[in-house]
Amino acid sequence: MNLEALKQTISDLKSLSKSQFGQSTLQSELDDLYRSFLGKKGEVNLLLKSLGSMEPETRKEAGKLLNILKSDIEADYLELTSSLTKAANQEKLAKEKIDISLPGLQSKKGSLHPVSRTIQDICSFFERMGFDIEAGPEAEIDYYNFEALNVPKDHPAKDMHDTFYLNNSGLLRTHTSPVQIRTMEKSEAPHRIICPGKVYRKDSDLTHTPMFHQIEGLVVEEDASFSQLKGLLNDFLEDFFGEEVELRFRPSYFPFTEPSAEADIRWNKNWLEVLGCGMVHPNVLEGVGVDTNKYTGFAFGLGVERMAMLKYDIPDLRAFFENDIRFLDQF
Ligand code: 2U9
Repeated sequence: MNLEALKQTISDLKSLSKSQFGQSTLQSELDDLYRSFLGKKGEVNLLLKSLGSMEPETRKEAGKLLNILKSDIEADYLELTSSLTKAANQEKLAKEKIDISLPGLQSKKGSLHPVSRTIQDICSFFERMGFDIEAGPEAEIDYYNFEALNVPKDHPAKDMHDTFYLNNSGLLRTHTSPVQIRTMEKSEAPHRIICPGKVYRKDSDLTHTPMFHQIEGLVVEEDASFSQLKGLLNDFLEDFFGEEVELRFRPSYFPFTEPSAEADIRWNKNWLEVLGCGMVHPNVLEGVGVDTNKYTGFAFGLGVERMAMLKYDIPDLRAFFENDIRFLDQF
């Protein structure tokens, strides 16, 4: 091929590629065209191969022209590729446009479980009264749950029917009292502590669940007295219910307190039992090395679910354990 003929071929190829590139609307079409012009077996490469048979004079010029053609086609390809990508992106963006005037999706907010809230309320009162909050293990041994609390070896609470026993001499605590024993063992009197936590009893009916929450308080001081106990509980109950309460003590019996009492409040003309209490039995104090010539103690215990039911007027204990969002939402 002579130079003139080559120039013609180049010019034809140039307009052919321009028109073919111009007509393609898909990236795959552009890629196919690119290969047909600039690929290994493409038109331009075939022409480059034919250079060998040309006169040396014209070969140089022809090579230059072919390289210009090559970069022209390449530039067209790149330009069209980029505008196709742009158009595709714009189309995608238009489809994905967010309508900010639509109402948002609302997810349900969590709130404190009424049992947690009641524990917080009660502990907050006793913290203001100078009590420290203490916690301890839920899996206990007989000594801390019964023996150190002056519970006789044959007491019915120790029965297999009342207490959950674990594999080797372990048990699930039936009250939070072991926490007070452990606290008195590890630190010196005086003590003012409040112990919230889960406790376990083999009990399951409309008004009992095998796990429930308790809060127990203990004061060991030089002149802790029964009247101080009654005054403190009166203040606590008024803080908790947010109104004046009428409080009555009834004699009762617990192995770990002497004297013992159950406290009732007047509730719509009826007397309603809310907690138990008493002066800590000297056997209990001596067992943990408290000098009973110097110190006396009082203690009290209450069931959290029961207190929450009274305060929030919840009729059914089971509501606490069902995790129904419609129930929980109300607190
Ligand atoms: C120590 C000494 C004494 C804790 C006490 C009660 C009375 C009591 C019940 C209330 C309802 C348990 O949840 S309930 O079933 N508790 O009546 N608890 S005195 O006395 C103690 C605790 C620890 C060292």
